[in-house]
Amino acid sequence: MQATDLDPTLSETLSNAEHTGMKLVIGNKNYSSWSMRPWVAMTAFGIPFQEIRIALDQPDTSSRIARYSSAGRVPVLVTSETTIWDSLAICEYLAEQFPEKDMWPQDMVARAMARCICAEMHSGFAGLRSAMGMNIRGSFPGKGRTPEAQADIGRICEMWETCLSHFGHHQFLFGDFSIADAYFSPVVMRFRTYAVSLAPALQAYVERVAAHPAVAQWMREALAETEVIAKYEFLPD
Ligand SMILES: N[C@@H](CCC(=O)N[C@@H](CS)C(=O)NCC(=O)O)C(=O)O
Repeated sequence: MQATDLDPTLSETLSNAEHTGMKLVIGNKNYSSWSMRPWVAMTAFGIPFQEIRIALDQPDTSSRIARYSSAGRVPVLVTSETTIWDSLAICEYLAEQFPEKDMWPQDMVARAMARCICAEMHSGFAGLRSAMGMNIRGSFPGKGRTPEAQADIGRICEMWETCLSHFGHHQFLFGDFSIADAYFSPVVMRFRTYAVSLAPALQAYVERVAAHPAVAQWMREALAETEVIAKYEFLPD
C-alpha cells in the first residue's frame, strides 16, 4: 500500500507492515481478480503487509513478476521464511499464521463448506472467468452471458443461497466476514459490472460485500488506476 492511497483507518496496518515484513505482490486492482482475494482477506483481518503492484499486460510485466515467483503469476506473498505463489495457499498460510483471527469459520462443518466453495471457485467457473472478466471500472449490463457463464452464475447463486441461509444468518456467507467472502469478492465485482439480476437476498449480499471497508478500499483504488487492458474491455456494439 502506498501511503497516499490509504484510508486513514488502515494506516496503522501499514505502519505495522515493517514488523511482519510481509509483501503481497498483486496485479492491477481493476482487473486482477486473483490478487483481490488475498489482498481483501489481509486488509479485512488487519494483517500488515507491503503492497507491490505490478501492472499486467505491459512489456516488463513478466520480468517484474519473475523477481518474486518463477510461476509468472500474481498474487505472490513474500514472507521472511518463504514465498507463496497461489491465492488459496496464501489464504491458508495466513489462517495458520494468525489463528486468533478466525479467518475461516470457527465451526468445523461450516469451515469444511467454506473450503469447498473456495476450492470450487479456485478450480472452476471457467465460463464466468472467460466471458465476464473482472473489470471494476466497467459497466457492461447483460454482456458476457454465454451458456457456460450462465451455468456458472446459477451454480454460484445456489452455493451462496445455501451458505447464507444455513450458516450466514443472512449476513456474510458464514456469518462473520471470512476468507470465503474475500474469495468471492471478485464475483461480486463481476455481478455489479455485468448487472446480473439476482434474488433480493443475494443482491443484498452483493451490496454488503461491496460496502465492506476492505472491498470498498480495493474498489476505490481500482477506480483510481489509469491502465486499460483492451482484451478485458467490451467495445460498444
Ligand atoms: N492459481 C493462481 C492464478 C493466478 C493468476 O492467473 N493470475 C493472473 C492475474 S489475475 C496473472 O498473474 N497473469 C499473469 C499475466 O497476466 O502476465 C492463483 O490462485 O494465484
